Amino acid sequence: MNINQLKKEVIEYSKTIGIDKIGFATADPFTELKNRLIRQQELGYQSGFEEPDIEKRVTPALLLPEPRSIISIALAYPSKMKVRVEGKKGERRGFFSRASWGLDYHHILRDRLKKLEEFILAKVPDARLKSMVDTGELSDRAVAVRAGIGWSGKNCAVMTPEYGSYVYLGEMITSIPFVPDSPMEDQCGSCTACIDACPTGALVQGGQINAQRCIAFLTQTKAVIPEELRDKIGNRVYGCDSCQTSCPVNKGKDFHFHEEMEADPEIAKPLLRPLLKMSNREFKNKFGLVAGSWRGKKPIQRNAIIALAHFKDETAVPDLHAVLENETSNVLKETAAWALGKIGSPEAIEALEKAAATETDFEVKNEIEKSILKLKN
Ligand code: B12
Ligand code: SF4
Ligand code: SF4
Repeated sequence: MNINQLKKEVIEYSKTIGIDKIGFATADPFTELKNRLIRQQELGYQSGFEEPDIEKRVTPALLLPEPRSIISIALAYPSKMKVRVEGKKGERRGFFSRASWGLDYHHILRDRLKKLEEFILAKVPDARLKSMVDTGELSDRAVAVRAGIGWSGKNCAVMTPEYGSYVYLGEMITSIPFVPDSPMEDQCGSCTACIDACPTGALVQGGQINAQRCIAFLTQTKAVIPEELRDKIGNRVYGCDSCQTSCPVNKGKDFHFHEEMEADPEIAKPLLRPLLKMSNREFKNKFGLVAGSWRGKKPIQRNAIIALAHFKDETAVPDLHAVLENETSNVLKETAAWALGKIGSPEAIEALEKAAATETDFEVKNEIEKSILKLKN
């Protein structure tokens, strides 16, 4: 088999199955990334969602014996919704970030990689292949940068000239010695728009994130969100796009190549109050297929409470009171107590006082009393 011919055929085939960009990289160890990962770990800047074994993250040979190349793929996703929400005045909505619009991208990219694997195996039956998307050991971005898919932006994202940073990434380690493509020149120049736009200062410098301060991370945690960061979350119920929407390279980039990626506005911009009353089954039925539901219902409900506080939505006071009265999760109760304090209406104070009289958990009671005290001073 002529490897150059095979590479051409793989590229041609990829275009027919909905892969928007493809690149080829060596399977050499990622030595620069290794130092980077160690440094991030030392600084406490990691999210904890990454594969914990750094050696595995940077050594493709630990994942597939005798690897000879890595194929990187990118699929462009929309940045604007085709259908607008039909909102009534006063109804408050949350916002799922763009990476959670439509069907969970893991399914879509795995489907494309599976098709690509089948194509390659039909041509090279003894090829060894291993594909991954997001949850695999490798850094999808580091692979994409090496394969010339895009450059590494100061917002940390892989920036493609064609689609901006609105691309999902995945890769396939192979035993085939494909000729690698060349990495791309950094095109950020002196721009710092993403760093300036980040609400929490999570981008500590160009290309370096403190994930612990990143809203995309915070919205996916299960614990109480640190108070100083709650105010910065706004109405984001999952993820954050500010370092992408602020980027001049992304201006006007809005691609609708994949039907499955189209957002249902009632899911991507859900009404906040109904979220608080949702049963597990209702949550699964409505949100189960989007990427943003992977941590379950409670983190989204906690974020919805924060969003209601952001809007100072007085109509939500009975719902927040109900959380304090009936909820089993102390995370939700503490957040609701804080939210009532933010809303601060006479009904909110009344709800807090009622809850203070009956609450037995120390942390929740403390949060209720803190809110009452703030309102009375
Ligand atoms: C953990 C994780 C997170 C964490 C941490 C993010 C981070 N920046 O590290 C949190 C929860 C915060 C997060 C958020 C988001 N994520 Co995320 N996440 C991941 C995951 C699982 C691992 C990332 C990782 O290892 N980070 C560690 C850092 C150190 O490495 P890296 O960013 O992968 O690689 C770069 C750096 O190492 C850098 N680098 C290497 N050496 C050096 C040296 C110097 C000096 C410098 C400056 C840089 C540098 O170059 C590499 C290439 O850019 C990947 C999937 C995967 N398996 O890779 C998705 C992934 C990175 N996430 C993705 C997305 C879409 C997002 C969000 C946009 C989602 C959202 N809208 O909320 C945000 C963006 C936040 C941001 N600005 O990065 C996409 C990125 C697509 C793209 N175009 O870049 C990925 C690739 C998932 C996918 N398969 O599509 N994510
Ligand atoms: S995703 Fe949001 S919080 Fe995280 S680095 Fe980007 S702008 Fe900052
Ligand atoms: S906003 Fe500017 S610095 Fe940040 S990624 Fe985009 S071009 Fe680069």
